[in-house]
Order: sequence, then structure tokens, then C-alpha cells
Amino acid sequence: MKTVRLVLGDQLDFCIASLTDIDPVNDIILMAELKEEATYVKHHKKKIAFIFSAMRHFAEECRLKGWNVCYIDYDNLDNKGNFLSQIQLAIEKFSPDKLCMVEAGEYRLRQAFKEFQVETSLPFEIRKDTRFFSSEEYFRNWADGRTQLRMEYFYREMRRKHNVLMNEDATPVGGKWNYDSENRMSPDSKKHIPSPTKIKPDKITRDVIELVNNRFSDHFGSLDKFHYAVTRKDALLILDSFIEERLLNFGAFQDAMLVDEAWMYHSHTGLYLNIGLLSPKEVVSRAEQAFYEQNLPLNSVEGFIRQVLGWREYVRGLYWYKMPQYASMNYLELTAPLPDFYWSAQTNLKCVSQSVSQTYEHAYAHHIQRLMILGNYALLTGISPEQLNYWFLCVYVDAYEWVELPNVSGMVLFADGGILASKPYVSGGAYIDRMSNYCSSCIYNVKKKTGENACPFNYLYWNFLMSHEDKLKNNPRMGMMYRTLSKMSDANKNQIKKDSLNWLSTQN
Ligand code: DLZ
Repeated sequence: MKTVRLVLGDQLDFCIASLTDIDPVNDIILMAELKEEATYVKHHKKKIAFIFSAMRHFAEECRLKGWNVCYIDYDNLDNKGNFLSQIQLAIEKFSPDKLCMVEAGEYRLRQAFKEFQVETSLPFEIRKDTRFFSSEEYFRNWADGRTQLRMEYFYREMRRKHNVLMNEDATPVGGKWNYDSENRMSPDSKKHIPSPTKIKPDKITRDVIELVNNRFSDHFGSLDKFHYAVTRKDALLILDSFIEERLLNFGAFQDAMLVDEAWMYHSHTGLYLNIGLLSPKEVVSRAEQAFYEQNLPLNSVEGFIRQVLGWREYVRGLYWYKMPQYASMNYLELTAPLPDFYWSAQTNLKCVSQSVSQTYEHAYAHHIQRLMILGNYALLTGISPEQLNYWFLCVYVDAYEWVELPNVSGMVLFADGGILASKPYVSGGAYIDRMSNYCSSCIYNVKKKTGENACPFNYLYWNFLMSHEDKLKNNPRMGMMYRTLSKMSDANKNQIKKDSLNWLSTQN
């Protein structure tokens, strides 16, 4: 029996279900660098280089295990540009008895493979992706019948089910499930931030960088100083250095931002988790082990574990539970186009220009830059979910639709009307000022609420509340904000509207 086993660019795990029963003599692993995948949204150059290089390294390691690999690189004459034509060619070339793969991680591709499975005359086995803590079925069973799908309750179930940070009497370690309130320290610019572990590009990576430079020159982003891990061995090194050097301060400074500090105390492991170089189970287990053995603070360890065991699993579950409807939701009817400065960083808003510049340079910005700067600005100014989702999916090295869409539509834009978040996450300039040192070098005055040079986040915040009052004022978590608004004078409200209109008409 000869099986062609398709491995996608985000399935680079030797334990992936499509390879568990591989026959090294007869079977062929098929991998391909495809134009359609690199351009269906115009991914950041560094993201393409990262994925292609990791794919090439994975193929090499498969060969070293003695497995047959048919690797179609981008310039290969046999490259058909898309998965289905590539599989068709493999069928003609290898005459297999069977096809096998693990289901794709995003709806668009999963549907295409399902259709192909029906059309092709060959047996085509599509296996479940077992790399997550929670299966799609488990999430569906948890979600069915609930009126609210809050991450917190799902997370507690995951903690119990997988016995993570739990006491023997089934209570959470430390007595509380969640230490988020201890994770909001303002940044300390004098405190040492360990520089991230950087992996020197080898010949494979250097070749890929050249390829991406030539073939994707019109894509957003820089290829300079590429230092991401592209093998499991190096990804483990990055994980180790996070646990050793940064996890200690991760919790307290989780929301903190400093000028020219892209990495802070974050883990930068999402990109490896999302293509299979690291497994969520080992990442959680390493962090938990460090808590017990290195006596690391619980707010850091719990905060990190919540991201991986809670949030990551939750957004994936929600994505598959709600797709395809989720992609077209737009509760607040936001229609504004994405301003050019999301690509160029040419704006006087220091927080936005910093976040976009770092995104351009690294295909990375950390969670709070994404949510409370770039996301917050987008929501306050009414950018359409379609355009904002496109941007987030393009620019971030860790972005795949299953993780990007719920974060952007649900968390950032409240486009699902409250399925994911209990309220829209909006803030004025004061929050940005508290959590960063951006405002002190910005031309806008964060202390000024309206008028010339006032921080636009300040008046846009109240303008947002006024614009969406009909849909938001009865939200119990927005009550205090609307009570404050109701006490504002008409003159103040008119000034806010005037400043906002003026701002919105001058930004593109
Ligand atoms: C994101 C991406 C890119 C840029 N390129 C490829 C590719 O050339 N070949 C491939 O197999 N996968 C690629 N991917 C990942 C896919 O677009 C897609 O997001 C995942 O396979 C979904 O499971």
C-alpha cells in the first residue's frame, strides 16, 4: 500500500496524526511552497520566509529519519501553485493507493480538501488534528446550550481536566483561578529586559530570504535581521530562554509598552506553537514545572498558562464552532477603510507608529500593542472587520485565520456582538499613558481631552460611546461609562463630536 501524506506548512510536527503510521519504504510525504498560500492574503515577507524555511528544515529532518519526501519548492518546475493541483500531480506521478492528511487549520482550506475528497476516486483519509488540548467536539459540547461563552469558564474546565496548577483537593493553586489583576504594572524603563534569543540564519534560511526578496518584493515588511527559529531544536531553545529569563516578569509587565522595546517580557513562542515546532502541552508543562522548581511568581506562570491552555484553545474552539458565519459578523456596522498608516507607520500618533514600525520590522507586536493600540484605534475609528482582519492576517508571523479572526472580530471589534467579549475593549489616552512611555514623546497631549493637540484617543473614545449608544448602553459592563457620558455638558459633547469628525476626515 502506497500512501501520499500531505503535510501543510503549519503541521511541522513529527507526531502529527498523518505521520503516525508512515511506511518508510512505500509512502511519500508531500510538501509544497505555494503561491496561493503565500498570496491569498499578502503575508509579511518575514512570515513567508519563516514558514518556507521551517518547511524546508522539516523536510530535511524527515529525510534524515529515512522517510521519502516530495518537497516542491517555490521555483520547482513541478510547482502548480495550489494544493489541489499539486495533489493531482502527485497522484499522476506516484500512483498511490491512498491519500492522507490532517485536517487544515482554517475553514477555506478545510472546505477545499473536503470537496476534493468527494471528487477524487482515490481513498482520501482526513484525520483529526490532535495537537490541541481540546478537540473541536469537546468545545462544541461545552458551548452547546450556554448563553455566554466566556473564556474564563472554559479555562477553568481545562485546568481541571488537564490537572494544571491544581491542588489535590481540586482547588486552583494559590486559591484563585486568575491573577489578571496583578498583571497590569506600568513599565519600568530602568528595569533590565533580556534581549531575545536570536538564531543565526543558516544556508537554507538565507536562500529562502533571497527567494522571498525576489518573489514577494511587493509584500509588506522587512526581511532584515531575520532571527526566528526554524527548527524544533531551536524553538525549544527559545522556549527555555523564555522560562529562564523572562517568565519571572511576564505577569507583572504583561500589558507594559516601551518605545523601541518590541519584545518586553513576552514569550514569542506563538509562532512556533502555531506551525507545530512546539506543542502546547510541552509549553504548559514547562511553565508549570518552572513554577514548582524555580519558585516563579504565580501571577506570571498562571498568566502565561492562561494564554496557552485557556485563550488559545478557546479561540480555536470558538472559530470552528461559529464558522463560517463568524467571518461576516459586524455587530457595530463598522465600515471605515483601513488608514494607510497601518502599512506605512506615517502618523504622528507615537503609540500607533511604534506598533506599526515594529510590526513592519519583525512581523510581530505584542498582545497589548495589538489589542489596546492598533485594535483600540481601529474600533474607535470604525474600521471594517473585513479590512482589519485582512491586515492582522497579513502582518503577524503567528497569524492563521483560526486564531486571528476570533481575536480581531471578537476581541478587538466586538463584531460578534458579545459572543467572545463581554464588552468592547476601548480606552482613551490615559490607559495608554499608564501602560507605556509612548505619550511623553508624542506630539499630542494625553492630558488634554479636546481641542487642538489633544490626544485623539481621548475624544474618539467618547465619540465611540455616543455613536454606538443604542447598541451598547444597556450592556451592564458599560454602565459606568454611559453614566459619566450622561453627566457631560452638551457643549463638551459637541466639542468631542467636532474634534472626532475633524480627525476622521483628515485621516485616510
Ligand atoms: C501561511 C502559509 C504560507 C505563507 N505558505 C504555505 C505554503 O507554501 N505551503 C503550505 O503548506 N502552507 C502554507 N501556509 C499555511 C497555509 O496557508 C494554511 O494557513 C495552513 O496550512 C492551514 O492549516
